[in-house]
Amino acid sequence: PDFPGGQAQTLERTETQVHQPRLWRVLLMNDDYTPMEFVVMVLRSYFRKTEQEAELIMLAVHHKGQGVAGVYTRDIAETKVAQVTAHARQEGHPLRVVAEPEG
Ligand code: TYC
Repeated sequence: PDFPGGQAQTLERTETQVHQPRLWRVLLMNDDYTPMEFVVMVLRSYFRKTEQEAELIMLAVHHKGQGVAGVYTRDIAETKVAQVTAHARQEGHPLRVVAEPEG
């Protein structure tokens, strides 16, 4: 023992590999029924876009079929998908939101 009645102490050092977490894109999909104003509201409220950014993204989705609302770690991306989908359904809109891994 190192001291009376004590246990010998072992100090161990382990090297730990750290990695950047994989990022996930949250995509908005176009449809024929969800109002443009609802999509703009979603982009502002859930994805912290300005009115101008939200309008541009919404119109890009409207014309191209889909677009990136935001990029997050997996948990945050999945939470955004669940929250926005629930909100849209509650309002009776068919808006589809999905998360996909980046890279
Ligand atoms: N196409 C819809 C309309 O004309 C608007 C819209 C935009 C819907 C983006 C969904 O992700 C979407 N009302």
